[in-house]
Amino acid sequence: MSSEPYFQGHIGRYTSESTPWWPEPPKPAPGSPNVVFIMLDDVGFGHLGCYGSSIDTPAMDRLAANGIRYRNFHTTTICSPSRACLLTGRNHHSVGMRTISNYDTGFPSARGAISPSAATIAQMLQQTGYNTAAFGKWHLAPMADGSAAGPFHGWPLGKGFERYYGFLDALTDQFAPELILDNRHIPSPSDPDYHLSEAIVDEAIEFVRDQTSLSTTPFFLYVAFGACHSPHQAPQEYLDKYRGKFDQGWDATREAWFQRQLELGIVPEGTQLAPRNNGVPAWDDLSEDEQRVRARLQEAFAAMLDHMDHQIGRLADYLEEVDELDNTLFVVVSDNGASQEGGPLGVVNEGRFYNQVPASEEYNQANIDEIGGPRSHTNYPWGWAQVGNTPLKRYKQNTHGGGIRDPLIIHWPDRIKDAGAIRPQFHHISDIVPTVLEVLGVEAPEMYQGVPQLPIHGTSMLYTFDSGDEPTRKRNQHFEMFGHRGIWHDGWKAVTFHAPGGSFEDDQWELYHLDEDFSECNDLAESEPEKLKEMIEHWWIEAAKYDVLPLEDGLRGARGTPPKKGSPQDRTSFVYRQGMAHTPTNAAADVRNRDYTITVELSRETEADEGVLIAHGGITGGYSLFIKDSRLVHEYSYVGERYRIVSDTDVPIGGSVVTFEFTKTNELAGTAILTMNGRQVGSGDLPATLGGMFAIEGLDVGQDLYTPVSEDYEVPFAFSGAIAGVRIELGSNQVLDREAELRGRIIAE
Ligand SMILES: [Ca+2]
Repeated sequence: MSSEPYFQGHIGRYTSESTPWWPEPPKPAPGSPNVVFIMLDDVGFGHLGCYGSSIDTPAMDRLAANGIRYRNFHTTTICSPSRACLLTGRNHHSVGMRTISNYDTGFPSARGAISPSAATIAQMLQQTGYNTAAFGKWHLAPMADGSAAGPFHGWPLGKGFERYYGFLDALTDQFAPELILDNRHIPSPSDPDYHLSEAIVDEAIEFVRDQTSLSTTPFFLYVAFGACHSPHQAPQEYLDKYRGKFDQGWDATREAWFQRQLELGIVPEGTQLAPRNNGVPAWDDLSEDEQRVRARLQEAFAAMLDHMDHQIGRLADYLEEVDELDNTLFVVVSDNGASQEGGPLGVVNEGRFYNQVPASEEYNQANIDEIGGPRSHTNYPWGWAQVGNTPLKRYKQNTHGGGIRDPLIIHWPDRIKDAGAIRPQFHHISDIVPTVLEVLGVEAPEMYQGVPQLPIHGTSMLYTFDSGDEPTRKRNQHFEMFGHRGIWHDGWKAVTFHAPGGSFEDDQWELYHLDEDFSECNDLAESEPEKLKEMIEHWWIEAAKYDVLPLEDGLRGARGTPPKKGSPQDRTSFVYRQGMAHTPTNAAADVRNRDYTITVELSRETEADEGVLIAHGGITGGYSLFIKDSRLVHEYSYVGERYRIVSDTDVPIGGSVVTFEFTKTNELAGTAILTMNGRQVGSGDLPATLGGMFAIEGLDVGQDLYTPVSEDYEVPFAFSGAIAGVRIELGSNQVLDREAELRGRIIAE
């Protein structure tokens, strides 16, 4: 059998009796545009200037002015699911992304990975001859697969992207991100002016430069910013620019943005401003100190958004410079509404939130000057999140408007002539892929790499490029997250908020005529009971059709979920080597709430040999075992509260074996000893340890990358001696309240 069964020449005994033949490489249809997706993170419906905000977003406003923008565009309520819809054109439960890629609850709807039965748009376009690249946030591979040992099929290069620079998980530090280049973990650059948003666009521009210089085929470029997810971090000049700009508070700001939305027509005439969400106090009821810290938290968000917008402008300018902008289908979208994950007070160290340690007013006040800078991981409070979702109710995670109605800008001057128009048609993030396919005249494959493919669920929006008058071609769209549910059908929407841990039967459904009631202010559940019943039944039908069942409360679904089989967290014994790649938390030795021992075999040639032996985490929390001034030090940072144990003798010159032994004495608490060559050299209590998602940053051996666990050193503080191995033995007495862990992640996501 030939390696080319499709060979169309002729093969005889000699070339003189044979006819050669060359296959045609796949080629997009003449005139096919480049395709660029820009994914914003946690940017709400009202956050962009062209959607009513007072935050400067001139680059995106310009794209909107020369393109079209949508006021009835919807997403899922959180990160990974929206990304899965955007890249596959299918509904998120159907492709395995019920919630975020950190969790697999044991059902096909929740593997935390995009199913092979749903090829991505990158894979589809690659087959038609497009070159592809992704830069920025991924969050679509199971994080247990995130170590340098893979497996890699869920990483960007395994999903149709030929180049990648970015980060795999959520909420990485923007000044010192946990970077991936293609399939490798790499350290953050040491450039003191580094910011991830800039680096992502530098990479994207480099890709465009290479493509336009070296290739004649169009390209597909996916740029997913870490901005404006927490941590809200921006260069100082941007922080300075917004100083004092929100002193008027969230109520006045929301009112002003709403008025501007009415003037712009981005919300229909007659729209009401939703009341303040539960738990949001009136701004005037806050003390001056409380207002001060909260205003700063919003300034950090605004600075980060403005700074990201500038980067989008650089990319658009570069496309213009190389004469590709007009022939690029340029799509700007956010993944969900503004985030409630800063809680009612806002957080300056978000590690507290992910470990169910309440934010404290004193902590926030004491650290006010760090907000937005490299020594903070902040998120704004609910009051500001609702401003971002003006004029809507609730937030990210919820299926009310504030969670799922989002900005969408489409810019393509060669095709779209209605510059600056606002489109009213209802659409969903799964509709982008079918739009691209229709634009390019490409059919989604029925088989991909031997796997039968799910049909595309979305509805093409191409007709909206020409017409704002044609009614939407969308028929239905269901929503579900952590038990919150919603369904849109023919201009109506039924929606319910699910209290975590509560019975689904107790959930109260609301009914809105969305076409007349943009902000879901007039609940018709009581006056239209038949309509509501019909909509709820409709939800169950769609839920069954699109793999939403079994309906899972996010918390109950995760209870008892075991570590992924064969994954690093399925092990209790590790030997890590010096020079090993950085390992994300979900793929590192899991020391939470159990006995454990760390044994390091090392050697020092001189007194000067010092540095980190092993460290897991960064400024928001974690542990580090290091040698400094010849002493062995173990520091445990419980969301910034530090427990230190220092040896009473020097680590000897020459070879030695040192250990850190933790004995659990109570839930999430214990005592620890340090030993050196079998002799105890220090001891202490760890009265509180991390039991939630542990550290945001992962684990390093022989150094502490990205941000430091301890304030005693600057990263990476690499050990200058030799480490033969770091052995970690984990006890069998781990009790994990995975419910609490997921609660942390739910809040995180
Ligand atoms: Ca670190």
